[in-house]
Amino acid sequence: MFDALSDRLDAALSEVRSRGTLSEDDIAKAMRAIRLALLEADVNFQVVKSFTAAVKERALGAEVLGSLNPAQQVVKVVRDELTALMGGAGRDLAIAGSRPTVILMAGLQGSGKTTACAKLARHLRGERGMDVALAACDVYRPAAVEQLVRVGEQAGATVYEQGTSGDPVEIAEWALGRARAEGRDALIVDTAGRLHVDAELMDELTRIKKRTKPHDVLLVVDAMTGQDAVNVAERFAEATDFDGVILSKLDGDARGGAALSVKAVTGKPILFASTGERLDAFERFHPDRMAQRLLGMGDVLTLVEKAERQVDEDKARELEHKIRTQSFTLDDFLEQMQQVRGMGPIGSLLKMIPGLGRELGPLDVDERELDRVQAIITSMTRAERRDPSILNGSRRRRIARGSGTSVQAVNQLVKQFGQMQKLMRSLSDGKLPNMSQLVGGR
Ligand SMILES: Nc1nc2c(ncn2[C@@H]2O[C@H](COP(=O)(O)OP(=O)(O)O)[C@@H](O)[C@H]2O)c(=O)[nH]1
Ligand SMILES: [Mg+2]
Repeated sequence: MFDALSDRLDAALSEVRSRGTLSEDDIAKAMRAIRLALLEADVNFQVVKSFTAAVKERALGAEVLGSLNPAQQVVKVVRDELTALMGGAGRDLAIAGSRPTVILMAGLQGSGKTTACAKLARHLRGERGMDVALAACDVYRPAAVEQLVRVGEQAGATVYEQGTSGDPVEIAEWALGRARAEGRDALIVDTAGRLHVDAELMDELTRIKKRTKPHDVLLVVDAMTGQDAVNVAERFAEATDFDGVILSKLDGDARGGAALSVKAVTGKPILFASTGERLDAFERFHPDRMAQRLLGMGDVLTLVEKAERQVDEDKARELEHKIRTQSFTLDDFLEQMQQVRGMGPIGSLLKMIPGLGRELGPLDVDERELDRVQAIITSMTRAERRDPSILNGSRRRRIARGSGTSVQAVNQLVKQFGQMQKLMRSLSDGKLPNMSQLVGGR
């Protein structure tokens, strides 16, 4: 899926990738190529515009990541932004605490609702061992009920149907009653579609919603229809509330890129991707994995991930080594503190050091206190920082004056540091937790 777009993006970035350094011009050129690739894939124009603006801004001010060269940084930025565009962390179904979980399927005629009902049933059964029932509420076409019965059977789901004579709202309510009575884990309600979003369709959907109180209303959107898919989703969003999107027919590709704008335009997450007529052609939609696949550059992206981890691990290992060898000095203390401050407001510097936070309890070092600590340490000579034991009375008075603090404050810091070293010593006697896990927690 998305082969064409993937190829174009790959081409757009391949030039950038082969460079060691990048000028502003190089980045602008790559951005133009990315923009074209997205537009060609039918991604919504506004979405493309803000996407490329975001990428460009971040690429120009690229955060330097250890072992990545500027070109690789750009790839990383594109990946991150693509992930965000498609929904970031992704979202799962809202599985109810009490049975049954009710899922309502909505969408235009031919979008793939009935197929998606069976696919989802199969998925829930296989992945979660759920006992799933389907409700046949598309009563307008005789073939629709038969179709649901057929695919439902294939999926190992029970199908509740009353042929084509009943009222869809009544059938939905009746099916829910049965699902409850029979203790089913989930009920998926198949509904009728229209060729266009119209008032009648919305009204019926709203009434079924009211009666069955679904935990998730999923809109099935045909990715093959390009921009129309997004327009449909937008109009559904205006007319009725839904919770998430199933993208169908992603195997059709070509203009499938439109689907990438669904989240940006409607604000609704894509939960599943349907990629063929067979029931097993169905998967959870993971924005991060999709971005990866779209960029089709596993090698570089793996490198990006490794570099991200490496930075944290390097620091953690160094700190760990210092603690083990008891060579943690006031300079390291200062560096740690600055690093932690760079990460934003914090409660306590010492909590950074595994084991210490717990042993010392809440310290609540506030930002002002950190300023003071920093002033004191930077007022020390190098020798003093390395070995605070040489700090006699006159040195302490000098430091207090130099840092604009008091002798008490200097004393307190020296004492705290001494306690910290003592703790570190005991920690390094085998009680030291794995620092890379704690510091590099990604
Ligand atoms: N290629 C492809 N065809 C699909 C997919 N999902 C559904 N279809 C086909 O699209 C047509 C309409 O699907 P259906 O589930 O009946 O749509 P409904 O009218 O919304 O219920 C059927 O021929 C399905 O086999 C998909 O992911 N890929
Ligand atoms: Mg149908």
